[in-house]
Amino acid sequence: MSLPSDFLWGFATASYQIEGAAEADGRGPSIWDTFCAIPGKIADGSSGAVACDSYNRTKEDIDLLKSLGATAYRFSLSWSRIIPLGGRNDPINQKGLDHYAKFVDDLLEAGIEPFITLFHWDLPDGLDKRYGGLLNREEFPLDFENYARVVFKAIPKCKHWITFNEPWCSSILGYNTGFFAPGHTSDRSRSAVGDSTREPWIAGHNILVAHGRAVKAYRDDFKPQSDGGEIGITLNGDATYPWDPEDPADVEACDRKIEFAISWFADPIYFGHYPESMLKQLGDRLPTFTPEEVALVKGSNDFYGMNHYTANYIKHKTGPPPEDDFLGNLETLFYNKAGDCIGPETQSFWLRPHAQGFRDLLGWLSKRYGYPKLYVTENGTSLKGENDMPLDKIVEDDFRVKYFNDYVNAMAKASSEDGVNVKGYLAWSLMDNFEWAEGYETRFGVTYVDYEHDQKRHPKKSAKSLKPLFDSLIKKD
Ligand code: PNW
Repeated sequence: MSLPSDFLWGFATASYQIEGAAEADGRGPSIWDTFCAIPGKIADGSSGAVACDSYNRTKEDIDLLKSLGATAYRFSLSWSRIIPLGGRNDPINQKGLDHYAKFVDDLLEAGIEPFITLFHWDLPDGLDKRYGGLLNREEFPLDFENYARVVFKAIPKCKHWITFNEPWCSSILGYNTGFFAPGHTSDRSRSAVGDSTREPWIAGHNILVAHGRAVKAYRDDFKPQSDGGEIGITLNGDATYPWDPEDPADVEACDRKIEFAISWFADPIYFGHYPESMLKQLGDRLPTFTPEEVALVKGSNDFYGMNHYTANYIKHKTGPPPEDDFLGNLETLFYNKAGDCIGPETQSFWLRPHAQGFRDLLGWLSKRYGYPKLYVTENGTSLKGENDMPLDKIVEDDFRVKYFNDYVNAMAKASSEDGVNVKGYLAWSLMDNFEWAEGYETRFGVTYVDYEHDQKRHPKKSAKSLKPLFDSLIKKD
């Protein structure tokens, strides 16, 4: 069991979750600043205004990465730091751009490969207000392409680009359940605006086209001079197992669940059309690709970015699904018919460790999409009750050490035994940070951040567990 000799590993973060400094150097507001200000949207009433203060601690963060032995670091750019109002005719904020260019220089100087995510959910609020943000099929892809071109030009040394992080979350959590910014939903007790039956599918479609435009821009005008630069999208999805393995309808629902989560985006990118199962259930609520859009989207991944955390048992539902269903007419469960539990509880209601699922899903994706080059761009866990423990207990995070050990070993098996072409792994997350609607109560970091004492960082046991693990698995040549 092993990983290839050129395998990169390290940690991942996202701008709104760690940077803070919300008003520094001319940054404009994002939809998350606006969303957090609405009472009741964030569990602890917090926001990313200060977070881990990473905007002001780039040296400290790079020193931390170096001390843990990381060879790669995935972070995202705050679009509204670079173009405060967001649009293609709006002014560029040079200070914001310079900040990221310098950060990349400093990472490379430290021997760490940067992986830049262009969009990790923090859309400039100006674009949401101006034309409805992700819902605007004409304007949004053009503004995204312009933003992408601005950063490709300013940061030529970065060789690994991710256009969008988890478009499923932006679309479903942002426009169906309303749990995430901008909080649209049909539930009028929670939002004055939104149509859960249509908007998520429109947002997802426009993200795909915007991704395609940015990739075309990169390939036409930047990749040729980049000495091996590459670009792709990051998709999230869970592993699935039938609630009743004897029931063909449950077995079929397992694939359908992955299709509604992952293939929604990956099928258009690899095949040029939406999955049959989604067309069947959603009909004309799923937008139709124009030939021009197909040309942009089909074939637009240099690599597949995979975010993965958990697994579920799947039970099919009978009868027609409600119009706002986004799962594919099925239930996701933690117990199967025989009473087996998928995995132990964590602090996140949706997350239960089940490492075999990682290997199985790596295999499923590889088979469906022709064994693409793949980076695991996020994988990690929260820990039940961690926030309420004393610091000396928190840093002994054996549960997280075991999670990484089990998952990384499952990935190494997929690599050496199942033909999966995985070339990198970024653990979520380098440090505890703003966990979106859950605020700061849920911690995913391998480093504890003491929000009460000047955001001081304390590496946990898991932080130091990855280097020996990867050293033992990566082939030496
Ligand atoms: C990912 N779900 O989000 C994000 O990319 C990170 O920013 C986030 O901090 C991390 O996972 C941990 O949550 C997800 O409800 C959020 O299934 C929610 C879900 C999945 C992923």
